[in-house]
Amino acid sequence: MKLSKKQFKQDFEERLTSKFATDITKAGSQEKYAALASVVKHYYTKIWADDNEYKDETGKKQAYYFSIEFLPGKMLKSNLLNLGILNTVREALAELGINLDEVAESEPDMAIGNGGLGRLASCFMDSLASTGLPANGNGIRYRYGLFKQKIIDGYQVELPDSWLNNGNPWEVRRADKAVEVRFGGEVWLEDDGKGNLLPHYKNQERVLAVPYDTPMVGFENTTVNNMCLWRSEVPQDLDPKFQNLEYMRQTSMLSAELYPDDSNYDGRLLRLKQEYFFVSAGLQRIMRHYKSTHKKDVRNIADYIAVHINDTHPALCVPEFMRILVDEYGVGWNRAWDTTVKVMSYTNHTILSEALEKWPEDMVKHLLPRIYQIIVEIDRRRTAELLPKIGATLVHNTRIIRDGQIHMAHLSIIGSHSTNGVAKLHSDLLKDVELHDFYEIYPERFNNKTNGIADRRWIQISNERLSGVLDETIGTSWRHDLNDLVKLEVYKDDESVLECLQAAKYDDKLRLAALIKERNGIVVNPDAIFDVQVKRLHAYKRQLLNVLHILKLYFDLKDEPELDVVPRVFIFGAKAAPGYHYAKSIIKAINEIANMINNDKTIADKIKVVFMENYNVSLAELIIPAANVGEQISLASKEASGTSNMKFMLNGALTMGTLDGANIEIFEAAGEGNNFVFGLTKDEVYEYYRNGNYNARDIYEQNPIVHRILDAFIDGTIPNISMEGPEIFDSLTTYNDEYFVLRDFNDYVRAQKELETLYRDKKAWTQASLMNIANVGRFSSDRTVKEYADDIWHIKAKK
Ligand code: Z2T
Repeated sequence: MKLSKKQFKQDFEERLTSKFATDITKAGSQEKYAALASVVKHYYTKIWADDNEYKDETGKKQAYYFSIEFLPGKMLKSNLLNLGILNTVREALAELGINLDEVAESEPDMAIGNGGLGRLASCFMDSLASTGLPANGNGIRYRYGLFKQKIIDGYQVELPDSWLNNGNPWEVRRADKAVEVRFGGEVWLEDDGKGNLLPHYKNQERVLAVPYDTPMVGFENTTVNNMCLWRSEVPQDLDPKFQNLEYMRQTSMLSAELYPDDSNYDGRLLRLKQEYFFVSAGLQRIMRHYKSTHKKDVRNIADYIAVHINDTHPALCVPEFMRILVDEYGVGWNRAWDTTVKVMSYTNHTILSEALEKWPEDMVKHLLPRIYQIIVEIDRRRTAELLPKIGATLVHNTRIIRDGQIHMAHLSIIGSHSTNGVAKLHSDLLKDVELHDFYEIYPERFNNKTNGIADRRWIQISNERLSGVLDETIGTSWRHDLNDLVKLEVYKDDESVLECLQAAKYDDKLRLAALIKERNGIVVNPDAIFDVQVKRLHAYKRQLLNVLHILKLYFDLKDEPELDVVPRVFIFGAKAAPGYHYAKSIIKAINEIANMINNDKTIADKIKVVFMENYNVSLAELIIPAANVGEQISLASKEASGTSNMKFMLNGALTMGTLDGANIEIFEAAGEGNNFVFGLTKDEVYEYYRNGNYNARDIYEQNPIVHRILDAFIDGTIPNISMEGPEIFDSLTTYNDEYFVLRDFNDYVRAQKELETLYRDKKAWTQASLMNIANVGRFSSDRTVKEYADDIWHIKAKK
C-alpha cells in the first residue's frame, strides 16, 4: 500500500489520543504499541474486505487448514512488512523519537502451539496469503497459550501464558457467526416417512462456538486470508437447568488451555472434546458460508472447498462432514462418502508411536454418539467391500476400529484422498514401513511435501543486517522469490562479499551476546563459534548427545589447559512438556553443567554453555541469525522433517546433523562439504531393531572417554544432580540407550573436530555459509504451499 510518513504520523498521533487520551510525550510503550497496531489494522481492513468480496464473487475453490495449533509469534512487523510500509513506519516513528523495535517488544507472542507443527501452520498461513492462494486457517482460541518457562535453581518452572490480558488488536470477534457444538446425550434413528432414517437426540450438552478472525495479510499483494479461531461459551438461550456457574466453567474449559505436549498424545477426554469442538464449528461455518454465498448444490461442494487435516487432531472432520452431508443435507451415503474423500486431505507429522492418537471406543461413543455410529458404519462398509478384494489380514491391519480403539491415523487415511509426509525420508518411511499396509491398498494417495519456512519472517524481519548485505550483492528480487538467492553463488570467491557476510554475522552475534549478558549474566566472546541447539526437549532429538560432547571438550581442557581449541559458546533453548520427567532432568543437567563450566577459571573461557529460558518464536528470531552452527542431531528416522534446520541454513549457519528428516535435503541442496554429517543411517537404525543387537553398556565399558563422561553424572563431578544424574546414566546403560546416543558419539566427535578445523579457515567457512544461503530457496514455505495447492487442494492463486 502507499503511505507517506506524514500521513502515518498524523494517523498514529490521532489514534494515540483517541484511544488513550494521551500524546507521544506521555504514552507508555504498551499504549504506543496498541495505537500502532490499531492504525495498521485500519490500513488493511479495506484490503481484507475487498478480498473477501472478490472471493465470494468469483466463488473460487478455497482450502481450509484445520490445525489444533498455530504459532505465529508477534504479528506487528510481519503485517508492516507485508503491507509494504515497514520502512516508512520505522522512519516516521524515528522522527517522532520512537524506536519501532522497542514498541514491537510490547506485543506478546501469540503462542497457541507447541513447536514444529504449530509453527509450520503459521508459516503456511503467511505463505498462502503471500502467494495469493485462497486458503484459511481453522483452530482454537486458547485463553492460555504454551506455558512460559522460568529456570529456577536449574529446574524448569512453568508459568501461565496469559497472552490476552491487554487485548488482541488483530482479532475480530464475529458473534453473528457463532455456531453450536453438541456433545453427549442419546441418539436414535427414526424413519421420516419417506424412507430416510434421521437421528433424534436427547439430553445433549450444547456449547456455543464463537469465531475470532485474524487476517493473514499477503506480502505486497491484495490477498488477505483468514485464520479463524474458536472460543467456547455458554449458549445464551440455554434452558434453565444449564444456566449455572458450573456449566459455564465446564464450557469455557474447552478453549481455556493448549495441551503442552509436543509429539506426544494425551488421551484425556477434554482433549477429545477440543478436537471435536473446532472441527464441528469450522465445518459448520464453511457449510453456512457455502450455502449463503452462492446457493450452490451441496453435492458439488468438493469443487469449492478443500479441508486439510493437520496431523490427526482434526481427524473427526471425516465423520463430522459425513454427518452434516447425510443428516443435515440428506445426501445419500455413497455420494456423501465420495465427496468427503475428495474434500479431505491429511498430513502425518511423526512416526513416534507415543504420538499416535487412539481413542477408546467407549469414550467416543459417550461423548459423540452420532459420530461414533458414523465411524462404525464407515468401518463396516469398508470392511465388507474390501474383504473379498484384499483379504482378511490387510483389512484387519487397516481397520479404523480395532481392539476397542479408534485409530485416528487410519480414519484420516481412509477418509481422504491424500496422505503426505513432511520430508522425503519421512514420506518414504510412511510408504515402506509405518503405513505400508495402507500404501498397498491406496498407493495413489501417498505423497511427499517437504516442509518449508516463511522466509519473510525468518530473514527479512529477523535478520535485517544480512538482508541488507544480500540486497547490496544481488539486488532485492530474493525478497519476492527466495530461489533468487542462487545469484549469490557467483560471489563465492569475492573477498569483499565474504567480508560483508562475516561482518553481518558478527553484528548479529554482538546483539545476541548482549542479550545473553542481560538475561543470563554470562559474558560470551563474539569471536567464538556460536553453536546452537534450539527446539523442544525430547529424548529423540538428543540434546544429551550435544551435552556429552561438551563434557568431552571440557575434560580435554581440564587434562590439558593449553590445548589449542577454537572458543565455543554452546547455546540451548528448549521447553520440556510439564509431565515429561526425563526431559526436565536433561534441562537440570544442562544448567548444572553450564554452571560448572562457566565458573571454572582453569579453562579460561574457552567454552561457555548458555541455556536461554523460555525459547519461543521471538527468541528464535534473535538467536538463529547469530548462529554459526545449528545442531540437528536427532536419531535418523525419528525427526519427521525439522524446520529450524531450514532457518539456520537461511541465516548462514552450517548444519551439524544426522541423515534425518529434511537435513538430508539440506545437505544435498547446499552441496558436498558445506555442512557436517555424522551418525547412523535410518537403514542402520532399522537393522539394529531387526536384530535387537544394540548393547549400550558395552560402549560404556569399552570406551574410556564415554566411561569418564557418563561417570561424571553419578560421581559428583557435575554438582547438584543427585536425582537427575543417575536417571540419565541409567537411561544410557541399564535401559540400553533408546536413541543410540552412545553409538553415535564417536562419529559426532569426529564431525565436531572437522567443524572446528573448518572454522579456523575463515574464508572457507564463510564460503560454505554462502553456499547454504544461496541454495536455501527450495525451503521457502511458498514452494511448499504451492505444491499443496497444485497436487492436493487444487486451488488457484489470485493473479
Ligand atoms: C510436532 O511439532 C511435530 C510432530 C508431531 O506429531 C506433533 C508436534 Cl506438536 C504428532 C513436528 C515434528 O516433530 C517435526 O519433525 C516437523 O518438522 C514438524 O512437526 C512440522 O512438520
